[in-house]
Amino acid sequence: MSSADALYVTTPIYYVNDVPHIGHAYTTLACDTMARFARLDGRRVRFLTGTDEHGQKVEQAAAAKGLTPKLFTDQVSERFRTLADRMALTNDDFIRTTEDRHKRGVQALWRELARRDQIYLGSYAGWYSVRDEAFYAESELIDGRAPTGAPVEWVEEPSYFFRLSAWQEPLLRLYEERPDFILPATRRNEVVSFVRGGLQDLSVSRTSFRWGVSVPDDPDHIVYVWLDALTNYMTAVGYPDVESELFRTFWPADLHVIGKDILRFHAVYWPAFLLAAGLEPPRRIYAHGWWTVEGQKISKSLGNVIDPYDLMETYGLDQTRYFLLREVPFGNDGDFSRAAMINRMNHDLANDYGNLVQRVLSMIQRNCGGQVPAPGELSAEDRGLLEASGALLERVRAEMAVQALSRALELIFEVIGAANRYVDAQAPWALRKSDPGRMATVLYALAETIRRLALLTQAFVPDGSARILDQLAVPEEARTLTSFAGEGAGLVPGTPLPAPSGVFPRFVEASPSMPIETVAPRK
Ligand code: ME8
Repeated sequence: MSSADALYVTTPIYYVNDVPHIGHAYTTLACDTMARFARLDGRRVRFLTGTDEHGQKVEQAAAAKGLTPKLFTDQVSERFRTLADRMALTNDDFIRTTEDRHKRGVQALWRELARRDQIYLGSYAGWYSVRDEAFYAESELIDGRAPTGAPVEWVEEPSYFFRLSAWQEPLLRLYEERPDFILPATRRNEVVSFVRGGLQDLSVSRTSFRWGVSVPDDPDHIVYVWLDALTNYMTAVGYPDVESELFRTFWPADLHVIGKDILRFHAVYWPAFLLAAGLEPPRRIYAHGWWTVEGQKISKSLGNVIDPYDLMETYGLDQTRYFLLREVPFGNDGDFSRAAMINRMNHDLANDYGNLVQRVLSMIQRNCGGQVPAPGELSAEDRGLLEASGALLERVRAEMAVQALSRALELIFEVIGAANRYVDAQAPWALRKSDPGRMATVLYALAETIRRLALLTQAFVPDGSARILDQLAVPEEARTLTSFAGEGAGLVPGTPLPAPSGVFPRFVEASPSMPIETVAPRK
């Protein structure tokens, strides 16, 4: 049983048949934010990402490039790893399914399932989609294709089967007893009705290609790539060594974050494999929504694949993080457009948050001798603002506990809005001559509010938040959420502050494209 204060959060491991795009970056950024928040909140965190390197799809992609699967996977996996570095992700580990530690774990799980009579040899005759790496029943096909639109091929070969049909009732019980096992609730309902419809035994080995983990004692068979891939979540914390410190601290995983495309594998097959092997299933599967770009499906053939490097280059890392996490409620589908991106970063980050910080810190610099001002007696308005910012931690924590990332940001930005309105209403610049004591109180309430806001935004926009905390001279050790409130928390009047500098710049188009109607027709 994993420890109570631990958080083990995972991304899907990405196929290396393709280069990383905004969809992959999204899942990983969301997990990074959850991991950062939990670390700041004093929890022991393990955040895992990695690459899924076996299977027919990858084998075919390597062949198309004229490379061996090994060389090909080494190259593409490296791109995912470099992206993780470039995005300053805080993953504690990066697993590749071609590593020995993983292959050993997959074979151990297989042996355990076989020992418990959960696997038997038969033969498979049916439809298979290489793109989805999934088997489909005839009744699921739509116009001769998989329900996902992927092409299917007829496969007939000897195969081992997992007794999935025996796990229908235990799975339904699991969903019943743990209503938050699958989030959001709409996804849970989909899974429940799928499982209620009955489960067929699942083909878990293939003989028609070689790129994968061999079945123990029967090397003609390669372990089905999903059984192989899902096991990464355990092999990365030491499985089969279930007595290891890492495994005992972090298994069962608290949270597998995935896109809705791979829900069935995670919410049906994975817990069934684990229950069948006598292991604990994860605590939660969170399936987020699907991104399109300017209203269209992301696809190489449409040429609209957004490269996360370009986004970060053009708009900045914090800005990319903020847009993706704020634009759509986590769980819903979203659309990426340049206009929406620029609007979010300019409106929320530059105008609301950045401007608040800039106004307040420059007034303090100019009018309070560059030191944290000393507050006098608090008015009802001052208390109102401080109470609103003080209440944020609990409220944000509650949203984070259910992965409501955009809702958490919304709450934070409500207080940013309230603080901007408070500045306008209190007009501290007008108090400079008439009532400097009152001005100091107002600026103190604002600076303290900004400190709390920046502590909370660290998980979402880490660079900008760190710069705000630098400008408030908050020491490194006081940047956790345990320093949010209580004894000794809060800005200390008289602390010297460095000269302020802008935090979230506005995005200005380098060469604004001319609106079509203003382009003069050619003569
Ligand atoms: O499925 N919108 O890997 P994969 C949102 N290897 N998220 C998207 C997205 C989009 N348009 N496109 C991709 C696999 N994603 C398996 C997983 S896990 C044991 C094995 C994200 O490379 C989203 O998280 O096809 C989705 O589930 C994942 O990338 C699929 O990545």
